[in-house]
Amino acid sequence: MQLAQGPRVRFSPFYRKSEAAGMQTATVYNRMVLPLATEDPEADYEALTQRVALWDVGCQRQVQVQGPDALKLCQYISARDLSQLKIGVAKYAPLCDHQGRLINDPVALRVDEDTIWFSIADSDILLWVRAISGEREDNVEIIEPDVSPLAVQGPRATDTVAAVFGEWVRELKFFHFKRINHEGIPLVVCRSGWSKQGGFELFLEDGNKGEQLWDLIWAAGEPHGIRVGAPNYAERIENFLLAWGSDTDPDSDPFEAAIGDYVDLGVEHDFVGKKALLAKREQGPTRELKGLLIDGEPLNPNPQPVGLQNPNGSRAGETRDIAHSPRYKQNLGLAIIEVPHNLPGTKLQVETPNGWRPATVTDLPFDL
Ligand code: THG
Repeated sequence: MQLAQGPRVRFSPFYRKSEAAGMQTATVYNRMVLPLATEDPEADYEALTQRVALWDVGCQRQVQVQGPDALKLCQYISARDLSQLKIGVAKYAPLCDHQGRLINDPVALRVDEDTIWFSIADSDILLWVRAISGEREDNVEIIEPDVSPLAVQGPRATDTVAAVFGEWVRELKFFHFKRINHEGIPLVVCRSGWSKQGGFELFLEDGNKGEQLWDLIWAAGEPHGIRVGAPNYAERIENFLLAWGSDTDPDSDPFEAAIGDYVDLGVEHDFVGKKALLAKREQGPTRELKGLLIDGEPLNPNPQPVGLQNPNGSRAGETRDIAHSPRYKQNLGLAIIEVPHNLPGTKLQVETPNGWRPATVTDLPFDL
């Protein structure tokens, strides 16, 4: 079967360029096509870690909250303290429901005094924020604006982006951003991105200018060996960046998902899930997202979750994403592991198409 295309599945302003440059497999994210890999995933990884890669991540949609109550509402919705959110500095901001379940893990950007974007992962936050603000009768307008991120990632990303926008981008700190207009293209240039190779996200504010922006970056990147790419399974597992919905299930909380460091429970103000999160922290987790080192031959990436058991055959949890790591030359996995099997060094077994394989539990991020 092939996945059908129709009006419900959207295409980003960079889709045609990234397909023409060689993207071959894709998934759907926020009801938009997210390209994933070319025919040569090893070359994808190499360009990202050695040179520079250009990713169509237009599916990282923005939920824009605008109006006099924007900051107040965003503070109430986020489990991270956003009271000090400054124009020009982004923050990773987990969102929870009233029971403390993690419902998304966006990046929050205050683009001007009264305007905040949540740059969301793959769940319907537009509905959620509209519902919460409707109940509160906040003075805000909430829309999904015409804003599509394009990511430039890798050790040569700075040289590439500086060649287009100027030397000032070299001074931009991690998670800092600037809103500019470049040759008639409105965009936000932010030092961020879903890899640990360094780089930028260019939040294009006019979908009609997507191919123009792509071509500018591509031309500037050519001397640096630019290649089309996408959020990379192996690299993001090696360096552990959370993929909401892949590494979490509908009941995961931020502590279980290993992003508890981004939850601020000491704040004065109330926020959605605060009470439940305080209780959860008190009780301690019953399961946790952990790393796995899996023995044997390279495993195929992006499998469906499979069972985990301890050597006497009792259930210990379930795997999430798995990839063979080019850097560590072994199979790495992420798994939701039930207490007490979650302790680093615990020996478990993973189900594979050809039988159970030994695996060892590790902390996240991996420390190999
Ligand atoms: N960029 C933007 N939007 C996004 C993502 C992104 N939306 C979907 C998804 N990714 C959201 N998830 C994450 C997960 C991790 C990070 C960003 C978004 C991230 N974390 C850094 C880290 O863990 O080192 C820094 C966190 C911090 O210090 O605040 O970058 O990638 N626009």
